[in-house]
Amino acid sequence: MSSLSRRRLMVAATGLVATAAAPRLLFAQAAMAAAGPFKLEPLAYPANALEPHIDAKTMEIHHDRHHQAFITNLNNFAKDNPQLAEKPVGEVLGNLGAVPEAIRTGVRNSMGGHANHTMFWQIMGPNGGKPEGALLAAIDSDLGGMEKFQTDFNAAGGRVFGSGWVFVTVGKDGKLAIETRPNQDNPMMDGKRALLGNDVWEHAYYLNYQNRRADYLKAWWNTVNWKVVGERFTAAKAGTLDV
Ligand code: MN3
Repeated sequence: MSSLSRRRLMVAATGLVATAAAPRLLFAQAAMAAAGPFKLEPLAYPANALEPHIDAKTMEIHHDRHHQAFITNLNNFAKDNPQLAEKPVGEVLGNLGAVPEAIRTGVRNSMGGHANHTMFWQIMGPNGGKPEGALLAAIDSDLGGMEKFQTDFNAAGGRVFGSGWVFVTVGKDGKLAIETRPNQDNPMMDGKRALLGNDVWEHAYYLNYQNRRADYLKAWWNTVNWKVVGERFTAAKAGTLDV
C-alpha cells in the first residue's frame, strides 16, 4: 500500500470514530457546562450539630453560600481552563506558577478557599473524641503537649490581622507546626499539608461571637473530630492527603 492510500485509510478511520463518538461527547460536555467539574459536598452532619459552639445559621451561610461561591468561581475559571480540574487540588495549589497569569490570583483565592473549607468541614463534627496514638505523640513532641498546643494555636489565630486561617501543618519531614496564612492561602501552596485549621474570617463566627474572636477560638476546640484528624495525619505522612 502506498503511503498516500495508507494515510487516506487512517483519515477515514479517524473520521468514523469521531462521528460515532460525537453525540455522546457533546451530551457529556453540555452536562459538564451546566454544573461544572467542581462540586460542593454536603456536610457530613446536620448544620446544628456543632451547637452551641458554632450555631446552625453560621454553618448554613458559611457552607451553602461562602463555600459555594468559591466553587462557582472555580467552575467559571474551568470553562476556559479545563486543566484546572484535571489534577488533584493539592497539585494545582502546589504549582500555582503553572496556572495562566491572568487567572492565577483568582484561582489562588477560590481554589485555596475550596481546599480550606473542604478540610474545615471534615475535621469538625459532634462527639469528636480526643487525639490518640501517633497523633498524640506528635502533639507532645512537636507542639509541647495538648495544653501548650491549644494556647499557642489560639494566640496565633488571634494575631491574624484581617482575614485568614490558623493551621497545624505537616511538613515534608512529618513534623507538626502552628502556622497562619492570609486570605485563603493554604499550606499546600508551599509544599506542606494542613492537618487541621480554623477559619478566622469574621464570617466564621460573627453572628454568634461578634468581635470576640478569642472566645470563638477557645470554643472551637469542642467541635474538632480527632478521629478524622488522626486519619489525616496518617495520610499526610504517607503522601496521600489531598486537601
Ligand atoms: Mn470561611
